[in-house]
Amino acid sequence: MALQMTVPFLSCFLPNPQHRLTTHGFISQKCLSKHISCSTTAPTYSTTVPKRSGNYKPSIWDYDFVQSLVSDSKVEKHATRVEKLEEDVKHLLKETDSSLTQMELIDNLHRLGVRWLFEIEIKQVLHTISLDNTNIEMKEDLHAVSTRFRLLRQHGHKVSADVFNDFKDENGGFKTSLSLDIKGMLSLYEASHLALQGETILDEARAFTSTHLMDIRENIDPVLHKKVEHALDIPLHWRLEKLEARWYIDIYTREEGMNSSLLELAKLHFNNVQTTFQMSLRSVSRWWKDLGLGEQYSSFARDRLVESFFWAAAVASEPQFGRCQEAVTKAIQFITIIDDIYDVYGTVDELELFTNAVDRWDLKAMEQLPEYMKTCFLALYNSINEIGYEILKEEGRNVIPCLRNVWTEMCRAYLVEAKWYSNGYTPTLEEFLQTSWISVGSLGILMYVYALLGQNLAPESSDFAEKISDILPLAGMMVRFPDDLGTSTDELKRGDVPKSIQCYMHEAGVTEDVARDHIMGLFRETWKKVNKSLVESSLPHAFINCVVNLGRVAYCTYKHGDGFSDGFGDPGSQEERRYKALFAEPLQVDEAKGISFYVN
Ligand code: 0FV
Ligand code: MN
Ligand code: MN
Ligand code: MN
Ligand code: MN
Repeated sequence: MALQMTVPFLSCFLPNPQHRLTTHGFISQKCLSKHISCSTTAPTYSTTVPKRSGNYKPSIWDYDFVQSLVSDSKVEKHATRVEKLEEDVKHLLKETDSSLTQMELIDNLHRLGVRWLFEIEIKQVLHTISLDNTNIEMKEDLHAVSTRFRLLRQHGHKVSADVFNDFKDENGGFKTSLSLDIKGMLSLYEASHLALQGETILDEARAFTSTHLMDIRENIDPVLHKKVEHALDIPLHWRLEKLEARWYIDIYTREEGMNSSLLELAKLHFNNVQTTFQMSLRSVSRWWKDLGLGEQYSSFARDRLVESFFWAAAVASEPQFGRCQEAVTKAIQFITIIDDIYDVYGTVDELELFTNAVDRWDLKAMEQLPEYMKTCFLALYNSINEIGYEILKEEGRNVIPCLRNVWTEMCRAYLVEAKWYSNGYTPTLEEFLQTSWISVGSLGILMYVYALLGQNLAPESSDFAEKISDILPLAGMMVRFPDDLGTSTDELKRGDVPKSIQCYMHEAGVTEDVARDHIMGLFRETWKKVNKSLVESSLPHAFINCVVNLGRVAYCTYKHGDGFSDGFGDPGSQEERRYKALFAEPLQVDEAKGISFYVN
């Protein structure tokens, strides 16, 4: 199915806010003016409709625990040591004369979570490698060819999947002898996840390597065995860098030829990042507690501040994006409670009023809202104005129109779905996706990222709206599909609109298993389109990386072992362990610890 999404709100980037586009499925401007002109009449919402609850558990995080997160691994204390280690690693990267060893080192820098410290050097080395077509090893060794392909694509170089043709036999399939080369198979498996649409050789490579790796993994050396299992669970390209770093640091300790400077640097960097996470977490959790909305809405909405921070830090993942991470955390916590209001608690009449108030963006409109909505509206209003003020003061940019417009679009999408639910309507999959790529919230996240990092990430230019319009729906689907795979069963039990899986079951008359496979297939296709923008788009790489990270955090949140479940709304022990590892437990740098595989 070719999904063509429309992007209705991008006029917020245009100079004249009246040039607002409206799209089928959204409330028209005329309809909203009608609401506005009626503003003196009493609100029409009904107070007699019984309220539903999301039946969500309270937060698993204690406020005092979050406030107590202060690491004693002071960043300044290790600054000189970190500098020295960085120099060591830079030398290593320069002095290594084989391209393969250089690539393996770069791969380790990625997996250990320290690539940010060597961006310029990595770029230079990969550029040189991209120009070299003469290296025999790079043509004949499956591990080398695959690693080169993966790293170059990830960094935006154009490289053809034809490099894998040499590994096929005369019948057109991959040579069966390759299955003995476990390292090569594993690298090909990882490379296959950088596929673009239409690259069937990479689909074949994924099928071929998955099957064979599944068969052989029992009989290999324990560290390689662990790596294969880890990769088959979630491929590297779909993994969050920070979780991977925490896991890989344990693996790297046991790696043959491990470099102790690099290991020490990885641990110190991990601890430094943890310290900045802790500062941000303390600050946003104070903000959330002071608002009091978690408590006020505890009977029906998700109080998920730490989880929201995890998402924010995952999406805007570069270490210097701290302020952006905090603003995005607020956005996600707002998205979560407002989504719960629209999905379960509010009546359609109330939701119309809320949508109208957000569209008007003034305090008069707030007066018409039911009491429980007023605090939420004012908190949102204040939060956006506060962020807007900070950016205006510091950079002279007014990001408020952009942020309020994205909220209007999200509320309109939520309202469309609330009406579907109240009418018992099941849309077609395409119709559902037209609305639900917005209602899932990625759009909000990305617009906050754009607002916060605009100047150095995506300089305001007249064609930015055009450039960005293709990737936003992809970003929506990067979250929508895993979210539906993980949580739609519970959502429907709770009383919610049919999601992609159920829409497809209804439309195609298929079983849930078939529909799930179909949605998983669409998720893979979405990845291919996002991969294409890694190598083709004129958008800043850091912005595309946020989209990639959205897909990663969504998949890692909802995928559990062989199935899916709700790691955001209903976090369990796996999530708790993850968050503690990232936010609360510094790594021991001096002690040589025994092998302790961190399972995420
Ligand atoms: C969506 O909730 C949600 F809260 C997510 C995806 C975690 C936070 C991330 C973002 C805001 C992107 P839910 O599954 O209830 O959303 P829908 O749209 O299905 O109601
Ligand atoms: Mn929801
Ligand atoms: Mn919803
Ligand atoms: Mn959902
Ligand atoms: Mn969900």
